[in-house]
Amino acid sequence: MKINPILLFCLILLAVAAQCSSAEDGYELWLRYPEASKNYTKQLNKYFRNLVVNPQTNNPMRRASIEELQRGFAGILQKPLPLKNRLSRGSLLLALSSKLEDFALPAPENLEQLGEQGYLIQRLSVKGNTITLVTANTERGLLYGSFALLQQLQQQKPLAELNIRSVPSVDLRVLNHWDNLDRHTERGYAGQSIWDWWHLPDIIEPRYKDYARANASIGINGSVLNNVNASAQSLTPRYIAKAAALADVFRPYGIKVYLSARFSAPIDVGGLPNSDPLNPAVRRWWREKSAEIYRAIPDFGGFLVKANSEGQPGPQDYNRSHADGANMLAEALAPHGGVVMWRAFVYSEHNAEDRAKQAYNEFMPLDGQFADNVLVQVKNGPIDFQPREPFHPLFGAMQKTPLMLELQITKEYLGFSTHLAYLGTLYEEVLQEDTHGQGAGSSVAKVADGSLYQHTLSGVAGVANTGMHRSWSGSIFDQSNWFAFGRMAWNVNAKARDIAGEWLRLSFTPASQFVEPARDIMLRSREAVVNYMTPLGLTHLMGTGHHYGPAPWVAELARPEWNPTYYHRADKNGIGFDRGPKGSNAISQYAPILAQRYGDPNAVGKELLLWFHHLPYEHLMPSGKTLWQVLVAHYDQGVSEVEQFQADWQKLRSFVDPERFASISARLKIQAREARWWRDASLAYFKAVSGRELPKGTREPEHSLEYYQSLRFPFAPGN
Ligand code: BDP
Repeated sequence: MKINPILLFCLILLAVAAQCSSAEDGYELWLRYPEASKNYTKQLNKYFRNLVVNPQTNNPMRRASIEELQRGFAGILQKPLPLKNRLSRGSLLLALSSKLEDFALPAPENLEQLGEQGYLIQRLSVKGNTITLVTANTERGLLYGSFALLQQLQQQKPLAELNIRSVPSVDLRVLNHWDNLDRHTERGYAGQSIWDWWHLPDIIEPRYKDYARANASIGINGSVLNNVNASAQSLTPRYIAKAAALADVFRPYGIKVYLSARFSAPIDVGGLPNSDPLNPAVRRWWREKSAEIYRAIPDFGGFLVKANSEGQPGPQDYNRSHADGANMLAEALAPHGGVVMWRAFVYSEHNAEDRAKQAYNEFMPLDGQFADNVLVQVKNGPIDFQPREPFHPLFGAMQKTPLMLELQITKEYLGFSTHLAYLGTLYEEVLQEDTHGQGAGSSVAKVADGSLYQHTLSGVAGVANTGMHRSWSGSIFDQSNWFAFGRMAWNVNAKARDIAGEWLRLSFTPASQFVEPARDIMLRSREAVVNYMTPLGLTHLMGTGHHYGPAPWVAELARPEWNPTYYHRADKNGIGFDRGPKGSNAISQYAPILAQRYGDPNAVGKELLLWFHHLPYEHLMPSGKTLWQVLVAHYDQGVSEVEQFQADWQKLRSFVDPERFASISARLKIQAREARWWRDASLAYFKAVSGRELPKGTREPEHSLEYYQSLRFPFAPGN
């Protein structure tokens, strides 16, 4: 059969096009390196003609930097850069600061300020040749600088002005994976765990390296591999070998491996009769276990511990304190340079005290008792990663202990991976909150970076949202939360707005006709979720166990603080949790100036009104409307925002590949439906419990309260 060559050519073109378009499934994250526009390519060709690497070394981190640069240029410029030994016009020089004199380069100022992790990117003129310099004091700095340069080029930033000096504000920038050894991820909405524990250490999936690249590109330098609700199996030789294999993959990307340690491991896998932290045999077991881990993983980071919290074992089982427990592990890790990240997420059903107060009460008296290599890891708010909470009162109050801020990237309480909710704004809100710990200007950011009380250890942790879904995060927009976490851990004063713009340019296109409206959606998205789920400071109204959907009516669970009714306290007369002096007095855990503000319903602001106050529905709001009217209006506002996002997104079709456009559109459709569900079910309930009618002109809930109460979701993910 004769084939028409033109037809054949067209067929090949079609096949290639099909392949290209199906490639956009989100797997590449913000590291897509698409070909630059014609104009920009012209400039790039002038500015980047070759790559000079000084010295040529076999260092694995250096190899990773070069490989990434070449991968980037192969995409953006459609060709890797030729490697040269000597500088010439258009050289890209990647060199340690100590080697700059080999090129007779004037040393840029204040290089020592780059420290161990910072980098500098500069345009320089050398003997009439203009070159681009990426320099740092360490290989790690060069790696971060290489990624940063590529991010500039991907965003098509003006080249002539290239001048970036960046140093992280926090030392430990760590992902917490709540991943179990059977690959179920607690609160994971992106499929199975990315760690194939069963086949490790023999099978090394390509995903492991891509994971490391993604993290290094945003400065994340640590990964806790297993769930805080830990299995002691992770500490057995078999599993240590598996963790070591992952550590080997991550090392060239500057990522240390950590493990969650189950406090009862000496009993569970060590054959000891107890795990009392003051028992010498137990202490010896942990010392030997640590030494064993360091033999397999010489740069092991340390342990993360959830103790005496939600049924986990801990030192209090032996009437010892959290400090006793943490210090025992600290002693075992200290000779190897490891740290303990001891979580303050504790509350007890046997304690009648307001749950929001319990962690503070438990940990404040221990301030000053923790060993030097212990950080106490504190969630951003006093309850549990809700759409909105006030900042945790331990921030600013606990002075002698470095506090590690724990944020949640996975959206356990903000619509799983289906709802579009950009968390950059939540992170920024928390970090910029003023604790008044040392008077005005004592932001949570200053606690996190250690500067408020001059701690040398500092850290930020993020509960990861990764899984086997091709997009890693279960949806394209959820990738932005991983990205924002990395950016804010690197710079605790970064702006959510800037980060959103950067993520959009890297993940889609630098075109401002796309970036501006898409960013607008992102910046409004978290508030929309707050409004249709838990407006005005309401909290924890989600379905039992799985946390999917509304269930404000649940009142019979064994533990009082697991019931939504515990939090909203709505009845015929009013709604909200009184945390003032006549109530739980949780406000007393904040600095006096804040206690005063939070304690006054007219000063606290509507965002946290019902968090701190129980008020009659007739309470007059500053607008002159009643609390009831405003509550209903916020639910409506949340729903209409999401409908607006849907409409706005449709206008952006021409900027986005069909696959990602469709996948985002489909999720927005679900979100709009679920926002209406949240609003309708919540209002049906609050109507019934208050005996009130909805304000005139307000849409009635679509179904009866009984209908919403009858819904069951036995297979909701992440539970
Ligand atoms: C809650 C989660 C639970 C976690 C716990 C924790 O529902 O799955 O184990 O936090 O942080 O948000 O330990």
